[in-house]
Amino acid sequence: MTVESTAGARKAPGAAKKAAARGSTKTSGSTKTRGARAARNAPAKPEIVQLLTPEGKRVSHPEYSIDLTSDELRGLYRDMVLTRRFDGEAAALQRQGELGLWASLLGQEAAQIGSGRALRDDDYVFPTYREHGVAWCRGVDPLNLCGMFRGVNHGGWDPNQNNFHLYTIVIGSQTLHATGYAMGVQKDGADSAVIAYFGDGASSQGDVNEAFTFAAVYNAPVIFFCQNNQWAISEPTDRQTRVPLYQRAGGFGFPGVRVDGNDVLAVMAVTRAALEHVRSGNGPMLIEAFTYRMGAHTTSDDPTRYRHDSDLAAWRLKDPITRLRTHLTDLDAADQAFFDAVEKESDALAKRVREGVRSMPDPGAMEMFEHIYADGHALVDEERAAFAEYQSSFVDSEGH
Ligand SMILES: Cc1ncc(C[n+]2csc(CCOP(=O)(O)OP(=O)(O)O)c2C)c(N)n1
Ligand SMILES: [Mg+2]
Repeated sequence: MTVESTAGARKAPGAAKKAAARGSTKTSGSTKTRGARAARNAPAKPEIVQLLTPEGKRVSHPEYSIDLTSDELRGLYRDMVLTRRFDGEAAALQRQGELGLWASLLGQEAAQIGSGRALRDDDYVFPTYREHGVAWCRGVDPLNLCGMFRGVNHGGWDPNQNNFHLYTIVIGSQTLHATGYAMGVQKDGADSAVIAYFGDGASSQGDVNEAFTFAAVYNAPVIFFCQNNQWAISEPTDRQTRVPLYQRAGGFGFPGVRVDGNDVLAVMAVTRAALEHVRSGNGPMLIEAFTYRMGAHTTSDDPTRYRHDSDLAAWRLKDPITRLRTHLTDLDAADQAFFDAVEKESDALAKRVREGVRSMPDPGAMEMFEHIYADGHALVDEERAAFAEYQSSFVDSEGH
């Protein structure tokens, strides 16, 4: 939608009121002209890429296809089940006072595993705070994610170990970091890709729109992966945009595509194609994974105050894990023994996470001064010394 049409739409009621006050019924432009203008500016009907229906039936798409072995399909199922189990365990640990906060990915497993498993090791990921499934695909230990939410480490992991940047809470800012990184990759002459995850709410941030502009004009090899989970805390998507989000890309001069975010096969197919696109020097791409946040925004939120249970019930029928399980069964690619084994493995993972979190040591108070500047900084030295002195004021005469 253009600025002109938005302004026109907003002005109309006020203009009519003023005209009525003047005792005139004349308004600017005929109904026919206004109708034609509205039609010209209306967003195109949204299209969505799907390879597995909500009932788990395999369908084809004219542009996107995928051919996975039974082994690969089972792998995606395992990833989604283990991620969901870890996520549930972390949420429970928060409720037990073991974590300060948790942002659940419940319902978004296919969007994250489908895209995460499409990446190469040398690609670089810039996540928000909810990408536990992508972290899993990159090989980041779930305990590191928990350490961050427990507040016992300053960030949680070494980003360069798995090419998975630290979680970013400042909404949308990681899209700029990703774009800058992608511009660097381009200057190095490498064919690695960069992917930035963000949410529907983040799409309204200036940072995201600036990142789109920079990435477009510099032809940066970056995928903007928007998980449209329908909510930004308690704000619905229709408070963020008048057009389907993927169509925003067109205005910046690069392609956008909407994929069924609860269909792991479609997400993988679309992400693979987008990776190919950005690696080949064609500039950025926007993927909108259309999904739903089944849980609360975080453990500090109560979604019953702003959304209807009926929405949840409708989305439950589109569950990404059930969908793939049906497909695996239809193909005869997995039997009960396989599903039981994954269940058992997820129990073991939950136990490891539970025990690991409970036994995490508290960091030394002085550790907060580490890892700030690579080569140190006079101001940090000063603050460290002042804090050390303050700490020592608590030591009693016996040295405790
Ligand atoms: C710059 C900034 N503004 C506001 C916030 C507070 N905040 C945290 S999460 C959030 C909503 C984000 O929604 P969305 O981008 O859709 O991501 P989702 O949480 O749904 O995955 C807001 C406004 C913040 N962290 N950073
Ligand atoms: Mg959202």
